[in-house]
Amino acid sequence: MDVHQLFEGLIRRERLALARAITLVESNKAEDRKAATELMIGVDKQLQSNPHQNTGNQLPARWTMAITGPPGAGKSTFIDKLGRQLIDCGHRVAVLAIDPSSARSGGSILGDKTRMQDLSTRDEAFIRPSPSGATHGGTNAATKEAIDLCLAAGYDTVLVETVGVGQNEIAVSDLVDWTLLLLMGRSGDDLQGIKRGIVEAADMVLVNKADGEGYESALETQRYYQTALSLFPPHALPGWKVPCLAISAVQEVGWESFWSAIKDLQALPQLANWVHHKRANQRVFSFYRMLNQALLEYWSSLHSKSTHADLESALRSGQLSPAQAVSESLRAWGLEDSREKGL
Ligand SMILES: Nc1nc2c(ncn2[C@@H]2O[C@H](COP(=O)(O)OP(=O)(O)OP(=O)(O)O)[C@@H](O)[C@H]2O)c(=O)[nH]1
Ligand SMILES: [Mg+2]
Repeated sequence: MDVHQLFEGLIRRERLALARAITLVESNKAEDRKAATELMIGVDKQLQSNPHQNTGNQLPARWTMAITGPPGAGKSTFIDKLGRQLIDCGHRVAVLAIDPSSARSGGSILGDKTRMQDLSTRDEAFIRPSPSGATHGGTNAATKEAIDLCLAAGYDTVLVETVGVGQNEIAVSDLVDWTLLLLMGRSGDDLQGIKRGIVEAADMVLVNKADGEGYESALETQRYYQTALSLFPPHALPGWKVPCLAISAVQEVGWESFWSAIKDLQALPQLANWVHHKRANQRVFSFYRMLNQALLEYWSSLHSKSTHADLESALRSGQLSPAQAVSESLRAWGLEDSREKGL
């Protein structure tokens, strides 16, 4: 793998280079991991030295947004329409669709591509379906890297589609500038089991399918979430009140309110500052996440598979406590377990 060549292709905005680079960062093979690290160091340097960040009351020139929501809410349909409108305004749009079902069925990747029919034919768009892999939901371990690769390849807007309701996922809102929660009208008494944490992580809530027979129930759901949101603590961006709007992705209803909310956002004097701090904190978060992963990989590389199996079975049977297992691992590395000092 010639990393230098791949990097050059990426910043020349070659689609194939971007696709190959994402495959590389998603790979678990040891030799790919090395190349991926080298590539990402170059990409980060490039993004840092060329931040293209507007100041003042505009969205930053690079904008990353997660579209989360329950299965079937219309995320892909919404992204198709939003992406097209952004392209018509001169943006280049990348879509990362993290697909929880593809790992299981291998099926719905095709579904996503067909639901983004408009966008997939545009030169200014790049659509990448990725399996969510072992993380059961929101994101995969390489999502942040994939976002940065898209930015380096000249896509100024990156949209990440995810169900965002997995249990062990890396919260997608920790990886992007902005999180949009897309819901649909209530069906019966069930409010889609949306957990409070998911709503709290949203910077904007849209209730989709406000059309035809679903119109009334979409408005009812909108009212419900408007009330719920009004009880939440204030948003971290001064002056921002999380809006909850009813929309129809298919019939293009409610889009004026959506764009007017974006305009309100752009007008907030603290926006650039807030985004700057959020990104700075995300870099620290990324470091800890990668360190965690690297340490785990190092630990795994020290022992054979059968040693892992023995250890796991000792944990399962209660013979070994998790804390004991960690202490022993640290001792095996020649590290004192700092937690023992306090005993
Ligand atoms: N009536 C109506 N149907 C919609 C709307 N948006 C999407 N749909 C339909 O809802 C179904 C699911 O849409 P998708 O865009 O695939 O939803 P999704 O949230 O991406 O679904 P997953 O990726 O499978 O979680 C499709 O049959 C769409 O045609 C809308 O605004 N109104
Ligand atoms: Mg979808």
